[in-house]
Formats: sequence, C-alpha cells, structure tokens
Amino acid sequence: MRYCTQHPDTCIDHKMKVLLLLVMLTAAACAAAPQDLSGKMFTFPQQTNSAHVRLETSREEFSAVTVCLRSFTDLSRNHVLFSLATPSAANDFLIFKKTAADVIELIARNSNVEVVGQEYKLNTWHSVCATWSSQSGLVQFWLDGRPSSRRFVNSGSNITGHTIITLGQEQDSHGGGFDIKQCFIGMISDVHMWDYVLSSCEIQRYVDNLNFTPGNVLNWRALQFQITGRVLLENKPVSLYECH
Ligand SMILES: *[C@@H]1O[C@H](CO)[C@@H](O)[C@H](O)[C@H]1NC(C)=O
Ligand SMILES: [Ca+2]
Repeated sequence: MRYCTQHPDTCIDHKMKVLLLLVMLTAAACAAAPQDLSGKMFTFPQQTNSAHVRLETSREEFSAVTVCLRSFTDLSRNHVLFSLATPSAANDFLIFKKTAADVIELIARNSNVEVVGQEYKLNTWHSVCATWSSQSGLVQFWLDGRPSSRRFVNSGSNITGHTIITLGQEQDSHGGGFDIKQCFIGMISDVHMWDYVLSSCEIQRYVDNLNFTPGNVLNWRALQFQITGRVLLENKPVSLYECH
C-alpha cells in the first residue's frame, strides 16, 4: 500500500497485476484439468477423519450406476470404498466393507443390503465392482470378477442433485460428516463410474485390464479430483509376474 500512495501512476498498474494474478489463481483452482492416472494409485497412509479425495463430476442425475475400482488394505474393521452423496441422501451410492469377514454393504438411495460369502483378503489387490439400477432396484457386487447374488435394495427413484463423491472418507452428510472409524487406509486405483449397469463380460474385461469402455461419469484416464490432507498420488507397483 505504501508503494501505491507514493507512486499514483504505478498504483493502477500494481493493482491490475494483483487482480490478474487473482484471476489466474482462481481459474487454476476451479478448472482442475482432467489427469490421466494410468499406472497410478492414491495412497491413504493414515487414520484420520479428514484426508480424502473428491472426484469431480458435473452429472446430477443417475437412473443406474456401475462403479469399479481396485483397492488394497490391511483393515479388518469397517471401512468405506466409495461414497456418493447428494443433498437429499448422504448414502446415495455407497460401497462399504463391514467388520465381519467377507461382508460388504451396498447402499443405494439410503437403502442398504449386505452381500456375503466372498473372499475379501487383506493385503491383496482386489477388483471391486458394484451395480445398481433404479428400474429393477437390484444391486450386485463383483469381487475379482466373481458375482454376488442379485439383491433388491431400492427402485423407482433416481439419484438426483449435486453429486459429491469421496474416496478415503464416508460421508454422513453432503461432503462431510466423516467418521475416523470408517476411513479407508491403503491404496485405491483404476476408479471408473458408468451411468448404466455393465454386463458381466464388460466387468470381466475391467477385472482383466483388457480393452474396456472407460467410465462415462468417472474415468481414471481423465480424472478430475481434489486431494485434501495426507493422500499421495504414487506409481502403482507392477504385479510380480510383470517383473523381469
Ligand atoms: C430417471 O432418469 C431417467 C433418465 O435419466 C428418466 O428417463 C426417468 O424419467 C427418471 N425417473 C424418475 C423417476 O425421475
Ligand atoms: Ca458414517
């Protein structure tokens, strides 16, 4: 400010520069360009009630959903794998691992169902997919390409409203309400989301990492995201059989 009062001519110039810088910073903060995260993973190394990744989509209505991701953890307690909230439903679409061995809870439109009997091993990379259709109301869970029974959860209404998707923390409110006892610790990679139910063949292609149709809502190869707290974007180690 001292600079301005002493030099009225450069004052405007200085203000313009500050303004321009602010505009540029704001633009950078708002328009996080999509990134190709092929070969990368998010590492969640710590138990917190804050560290998470927000995945951005502008979509605000879904009559069906498929989410696929790969995860690695040593947690035997409750933990969240995928949390989608809208203003009207904090659990509009949720994939949640329960403490009990091999129990996965799926929630759509705030209604839940448990699927059991699949081998959710610790310290192992798993391919996890979940589907839901509002028309049938059915959900299905796929662990490493093995399907669960198809179970009814909620039909007849769509997921609508401003969509907030988080990895690492489970939303008890729209964009917040995180519980440290439900946070995810470990690594997550290859997150895709589609606005339709994938066929079993398409899911198999995802699991085998063959040429699959990338998510049309979230695409790991063109992902817009925002990291809060200690979450690292790291190279995903190749599996052992790929070592030479
Ligand atoms: C749900 O969304 C679909 C298409 O996105 C639309 O055709 C349908 O009318 C919607 N259903 C309801 C109950 O709003
Ligand atoms: Ca919770």
